[in-house]
Order: sequence, then structure tokens, then C-alpha cells
Amino acid sequence: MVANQYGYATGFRDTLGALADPNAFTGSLDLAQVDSAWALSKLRDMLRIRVAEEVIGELAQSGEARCPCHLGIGQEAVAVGVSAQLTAADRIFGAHRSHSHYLAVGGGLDELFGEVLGKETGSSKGMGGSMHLYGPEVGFHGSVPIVGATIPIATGAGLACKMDGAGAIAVSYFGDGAAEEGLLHESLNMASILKLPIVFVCENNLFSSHLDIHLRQPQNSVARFATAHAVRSHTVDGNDVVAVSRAMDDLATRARRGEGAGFLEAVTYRWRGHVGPNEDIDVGVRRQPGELAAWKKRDPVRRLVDALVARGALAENGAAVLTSDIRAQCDEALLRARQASYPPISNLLDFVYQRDEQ
Ligand SMILES: Cc1ncc(C[n+]2csc(CCOP(=O)(O)OP(=O)(O)O)c2C)c(N)n1
Ligand SMILES: [Mg+2]
Repeated sequence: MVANQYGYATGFRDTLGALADPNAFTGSLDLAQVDSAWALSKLRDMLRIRVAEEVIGELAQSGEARCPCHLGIGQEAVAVGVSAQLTAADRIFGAHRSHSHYLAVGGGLDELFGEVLGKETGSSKGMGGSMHLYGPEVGFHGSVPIVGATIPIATGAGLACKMDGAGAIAVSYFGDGAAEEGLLHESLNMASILKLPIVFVCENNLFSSHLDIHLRQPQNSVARFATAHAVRSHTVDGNDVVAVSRAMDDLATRARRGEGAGFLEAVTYRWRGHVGPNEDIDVGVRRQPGELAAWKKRDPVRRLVDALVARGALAENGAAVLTSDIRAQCDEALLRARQASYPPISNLLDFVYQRDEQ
């Protein structure tokens, strides 16, 4: 029995084992079966997300971004590995920490920064902010701040994909905290019984706001909920883009073939606090000293860079060159977002209520 900080025995069982241990999986990625061009393109995608989120962190720090910003720095391999198996015909739904989900399927930097700054050029026309991203042209059908809220919508989209019969799938991204919402369990049951083409992707970063999973759940692997609903699942190192992509390949392929829903649990860790740019504070609570430093050794970007350099597919300074190139693209997109207009006040109720066409 483990006694938690409130002094009661939780009966907590560590079912993730090494996957939840930041000292494991710290070496360079195994690229034995992986094409260098593929790995390089995934590295570019991950760096684009990381640098864009660093920019958003700066905007939050300076107060220029006035919406709450939830950064997923450290978790980039999940969205990039999952998106490697998706097309724009698929229907992807995110949540409050979804910059990566949007960018990984090809969402634009202009639309992202525009939205974060509340400008008309934003992906939701500046009416939503960081937690309301939308890009149906790239398959991203929306993110919302209410924890778990998009899970049943994605399940409905899975039903629509099945009725369309064109081989598209739905994807629902959510966190380990959302696994505590009833919505997930109803959705898993429906997806299972109707054999829906949907993949539930749980980014298990071991925290919901400032609360460690061992204070909230009796076990730390959430894939047990999929098993309970007879949904096929994989639990993988979410900081390994190859492992995520392979697991997603299996689940997405089966869903497209009519074999029903899948559940991907990707174990990862966010480097910043729950909301905002700080590394050391989670919603006013100090983070465990040393834990972040330990998790940074499992950096999904550095591990891929090391593997590519060892193979001779990337120069020693290759990642630095890529990073400064992406930073320049981000700076240009940010300049355009700064120059764009705010939506006029007369648009305030647009997109809130359905208007009857007379
Ligand atoms: C229904 C609901 N309850 C609580 C909140 C407040 N809240 C926002 S994010 C969050 C943590 C969610 O944790 P998780 O699902 O693990 O996602 P993560 O933040 O770790 O990415 C909470 C409790 C909310 N937005 N909606
Ligand atoms: Mg979480």
C-alpha cells in the first residue's frame, strides 16, 4: 500500500512500470526499420510544434496573449506519431492542450498565432483563443476547454464515418484526467458495441492540473478502461514517435477495415505548468523538484535527433539549423498575426447561436 500526501493508503498499483519511470527510455530511438526521410520529416513536425509553443509561451509571459494557454512542450511525439497515420478526410478532435494536434495535421502557424492573439485571421476567427482551434480543411474538427467534452462528439463523428463508408476514421485526443469523466466510458461502450472506426488517444502525462495520477486513480495505466469495454489497446512510450506511429498504424488500419475502435495510451510528460509558460508551477502549486529534470532526459526531440545523427542522416548542427529556420517562419507568422485586425465588436455573437435564415 502506498500512503498518499493526505496520509491515507490508496492501494495504488503502478501498472505502467518503466513507462512511468523517467529514467527509462532515455536513449536514442531505435530507427532500425525506419526510413531516414520519414524520420527527418517527423523531426521537422515535432520541432515546428515545439518552437511554435515556445513562441506562445513568450506571448503568454508578456501578456500579449490574453487567453489561457496550455502548452504541451515535451509531448510532441504523440500528435506527430498519430498524425503520421491520418489524412484530411479523417475527423480529428482535440481538447484544451491541442496546439500539437492542430499543427501535426498541417494546421497553419498564421491561423494558430492569429487565434491565440484573438485576431480575425485566427483559426476560429479570433473568437475562441488557444483552446478553440478549428481546421476542417486539414481534418481538425475542433478543440474545446471542457475536459472530456469532445470525446462523445468524436464518437458521433466515428458513427458518421461508418455511415459514409469511405474508410475515414475519427480520432479523439484527451488526457488521463479526462479518463475520470463519465463521457469517456459511455463513448467507449458505444464505439465498442457499434464497432465504430475511431481511435481514442489518451495522452497520459500523469497529471491532471497539479494532481499526480497516483492521488486520483488506483492504477496509473488508463488503458484498463479500454479493456473493460472490449476495445483493443496499446500502451506505448509517448516520447517515441516511432512507437506511437506503429501503434497508431495498427489501430487505425483495423478501424478503417471495419474491425472497430482502438485505444492508444501514450505515456508522456509536459514540461511547463498546467497553464501558462512557467516550468516550476502548476496552478499555483510548486512542482516536485527534480521530476521535470528527470523527464527532460526522455526528450522526444533529442532522442530522435541523436538517432538521426548516429545514422549520419543529420549533421551535428542539423537540429539547430532546422530550429532556427522554423523560428524564422514562426516570427514571420507572428508578425502577420500582430498586424491583423481584431474582429469587430458587431461580430460578438457570431458563431454562438444558430441563426434562422429568413
Ligand atoms: C469538465 C471540466 N472539469 C474541470 C476542468 C478544469 N480543467 C481544465 S484542464 C484540467 C486537467 C485535465 O487533465 P488531463 O485530461 O490529464 O489533460 P492535461 O491537462 O494533462 O493535458 C482540468 C481539471 C474543465 N475544464 N472541465
Ligand atoms: Mg494529464
